Amino acid sequence: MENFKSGFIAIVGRPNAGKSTILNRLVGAKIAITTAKPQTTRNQILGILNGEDYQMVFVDTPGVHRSKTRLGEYMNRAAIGAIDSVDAALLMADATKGFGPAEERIIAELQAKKIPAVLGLNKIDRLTREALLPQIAAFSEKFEFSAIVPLSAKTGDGAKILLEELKKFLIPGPMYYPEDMITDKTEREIMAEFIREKLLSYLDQEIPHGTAVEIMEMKDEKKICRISADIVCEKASHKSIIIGRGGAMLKRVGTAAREEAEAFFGKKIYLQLFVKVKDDWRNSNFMLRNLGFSDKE
Ligand SMILES: Nc1nc2c(ncn2[C@@H]2O[C@H](COP(=O)(O)OP(=O)(O)OP(=O)(O)O)[C@@H](O)[C@H]2O)c(=O)[nH]1
Ligand SMILES: [Mg+2]
Repeated sequence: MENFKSGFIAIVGRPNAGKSTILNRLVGAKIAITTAKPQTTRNQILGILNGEDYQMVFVDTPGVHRSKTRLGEYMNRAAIGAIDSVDAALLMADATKGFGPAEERIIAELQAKKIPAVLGLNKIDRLTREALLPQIAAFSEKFEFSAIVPLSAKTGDGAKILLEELKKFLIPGPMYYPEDMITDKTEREIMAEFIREKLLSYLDQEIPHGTAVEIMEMKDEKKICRISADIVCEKASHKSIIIGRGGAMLKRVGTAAREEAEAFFGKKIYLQLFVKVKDDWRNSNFMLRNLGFSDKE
């Protein structure tokens, strides 16, 4: 098509800033899980938005944080590394928190790679106007953003303005992905993430951060899809908490994940969950590779 434009835009920021929430809103589907806990996203996730005469490819990334495990290091690389391969970036910042070390590190990277960026000052639904203005001033001192857009990824306030600003980054180019594709994640990967979202939502503190989900079987039958998944955790004591008294916790996780998946896939689902212990898997290269956390060479 003549005048067709496209581009890759990385969504970066500290954990919990609202990166995945804005990705879902921009794409118009829940392709990335979101929770109140930091470090929800562990891997890059592509989200594709098709307009009449453009295609915008977003790269959602893990929050940039101080890592204590090999998994954490991998996540930081996935976030900072995304900046290498895009045309522009959307820096999502939590306006209730302000500027910090994560933002500083990201901005240094944007500067080094000469990547233009829009700042999304998020969560304005929790802020007064008076509190917002000094934030805008503080951020604009640190980097020459193409635009600063106060918004609420949660309510959608400001999202249209953000999209208009992001469109300015697009350049004449091809349609990189087919029109009906909204993400690069497979159904198995999306399903595993739905389960992990519920673990993060219902379990406390370090336990869910030490879990991973592996889909062992996903079989599409006429009326139903049969899925069985392993929940990997780090300790026997964690396993019993994940299962819960009389299996109550596992049931709660399973029911919520199943409902989420049925809405997404538009199909009845039969879901079976198993809990396995793998000592310190977050520091095991072998386990990380097995679970799909490996750097592409
Ligand atoms: N009040 C309010 N909450 C928001 C807004 N945007 C996101 N949140 C909440 O903030 C939390 C984190 O959102 P996510 O989208 O998972 O954040 P993230 O940046 O992807 O986090 P990581 O994947 O951990 O790096 C969730 O509980 C969201 O519901 C917003 O505009 N307003
Ligand atoms: Mg996220």
